[in-house]
Amino acid sequence: MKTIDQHTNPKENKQFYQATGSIAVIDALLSENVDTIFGYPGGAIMPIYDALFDYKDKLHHILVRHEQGAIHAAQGYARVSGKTGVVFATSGPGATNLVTGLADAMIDSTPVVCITGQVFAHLLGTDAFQETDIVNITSPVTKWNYQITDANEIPEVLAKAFYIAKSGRPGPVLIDITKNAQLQLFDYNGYKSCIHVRSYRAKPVVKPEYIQAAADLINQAKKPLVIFGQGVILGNAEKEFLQFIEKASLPTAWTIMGMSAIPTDHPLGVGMVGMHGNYGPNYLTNECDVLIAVGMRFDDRVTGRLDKYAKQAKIVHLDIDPAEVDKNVLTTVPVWGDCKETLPLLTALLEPKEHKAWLQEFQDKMQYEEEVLINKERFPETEELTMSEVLFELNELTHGDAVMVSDVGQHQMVVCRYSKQNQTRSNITSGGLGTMGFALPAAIGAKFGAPERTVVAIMGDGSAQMNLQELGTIMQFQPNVKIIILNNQFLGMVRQWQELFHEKRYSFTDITSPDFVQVAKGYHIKGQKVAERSELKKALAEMLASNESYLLEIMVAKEDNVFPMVPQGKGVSEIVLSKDQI
Ligand SMILES: Cc1ncc(C[n+]2csc(CCOP(=O)(O)OP(=O)(O)O)c2C)c(N)n1
Repeated sequence: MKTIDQHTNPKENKQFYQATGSIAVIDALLSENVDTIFGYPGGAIMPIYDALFDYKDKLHHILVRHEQGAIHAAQGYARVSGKTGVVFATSGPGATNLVTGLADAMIDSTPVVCITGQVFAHLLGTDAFQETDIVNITSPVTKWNYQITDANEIPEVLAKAFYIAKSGRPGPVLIDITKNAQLQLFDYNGYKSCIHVRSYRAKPVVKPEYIQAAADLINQAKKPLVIFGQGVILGNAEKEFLQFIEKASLPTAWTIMGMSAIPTDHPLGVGMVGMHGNYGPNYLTNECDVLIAVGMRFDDRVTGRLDKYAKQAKIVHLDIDPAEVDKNVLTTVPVWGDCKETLPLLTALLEPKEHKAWLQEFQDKMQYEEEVLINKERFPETEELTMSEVLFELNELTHGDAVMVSDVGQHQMVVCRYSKQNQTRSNITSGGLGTMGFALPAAIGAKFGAPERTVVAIMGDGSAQMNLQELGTIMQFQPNVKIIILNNQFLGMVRQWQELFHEKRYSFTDITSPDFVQVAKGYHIKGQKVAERSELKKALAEMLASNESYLLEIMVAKEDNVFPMVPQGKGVSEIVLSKDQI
């Protein structure tokens, strides 16, 4: 296989030069400033891997242990860095192993470009070895997908892929390339990045009259409440958002996906909304007079029962995706557009306000939550360790500067409720799909995306066993990832529901685990196990001080529950703080 440099150089004043499809793929990645690829080779993508061999120094390829690990790693990379994650996988099982990650990236708006190998074009439709119709399989879980059977299409299609993945509301794109197209020599006249696609409008047109109408509503509001989602982070609009909330002293709550766009201890921050969010913002959603939603999509975990959600409020919804506006909650004023553009326009029209009494209501509710719940979580009287106290100890040691990558379950809710986060892009979790097995590979990707930051993966004993093989990736590529397994010997979140809503019938939620420290040892990763309160702080400090990856297994109470909770089918103001209130 020849390399780009061995071919006639495009800069030599020639209109085109001969290249293989695979070389064109590599050139596209280099032109898009890709530095890291997460992938796994196989027969149908071998020509691309062969081309990659000559570019190992420019394109850092991380060989994961499972394609699901590749896409979650690419998601973690994208979420911390703001860049597009790139994945390589082979046809058939390689490609189908990406499906969960694609669905996850789709619902959490994560820019990822997956390149899959496909069987030779002449074999398509013959049930050839490792043939699968990945384009049809992934249609509902990709922002765009496409199959290339002729190398001539590669430059333009890949340029479109990168543009579509990153622009507007980001999402995953999958490009399937048949083996003949990878091998095909064609007249290549260089890579041109894409800035426009016919029939695709990345951003809606901003309507000044709606900005004015939104400002009027906010200016008149006595009890405004802002709820923001990941749109603020995806739009790189953290600064503009702070200026917006600070100008009119707007009480501001975040969704799980928005968390960290403002520091978690910001004076206007009133906490997290959602099923296990804070008491005040959930409860007072049903008392605000104007609800300003910024870059969030009114997910059912946030709204609870819709016919009991903010019925008294006028709704202003800022979103880049017009399909989100009026989807779940009817809007009084829609503000379509990129919030990086719309927020400053809106801020300019706001009257400075203080909203002291209204902010005090949130503080009172927070104080109540502290008294009846959080203080007990902070200083537990139980003999067994609790998940929450681990988070409080960790905050002390990280000072809120770490990237927290959580898996799915009770521990995830505890991380999002209690971790202190000072910097944006610090809360990496599977919000929309709730994919167990996300955290370990996502943390690996996050470390490659933000090498200067401390990255802590927090998993339950169930979640940890879903992609545990990625310890092999850590062993080989040595990202310095801190791994905490909060082991309650249960699939805790499901057990909690069984306890609360299924008369404690624990149907297949008790789960046994290997000795995680021994498993880590097998991968040459240091670690220790902790079960005593007296050992916790020291163990966490040792983990953080280690200059390599480290696994800490922490034995926690078996049957602890996460509260507050908006029980399923209830409205947000029916949030409960303990099991007796259900
Ligand atoms: C892939 C996948 N399968 C099943 C579930 C359903 N589920 C949600 S939380 C949970 C339990 C998670 O257990 P564990 O990782 O031990 O965390 P804990 O709740 O105990 O903190 C399960 C099974 C899921 N979210 N994802």
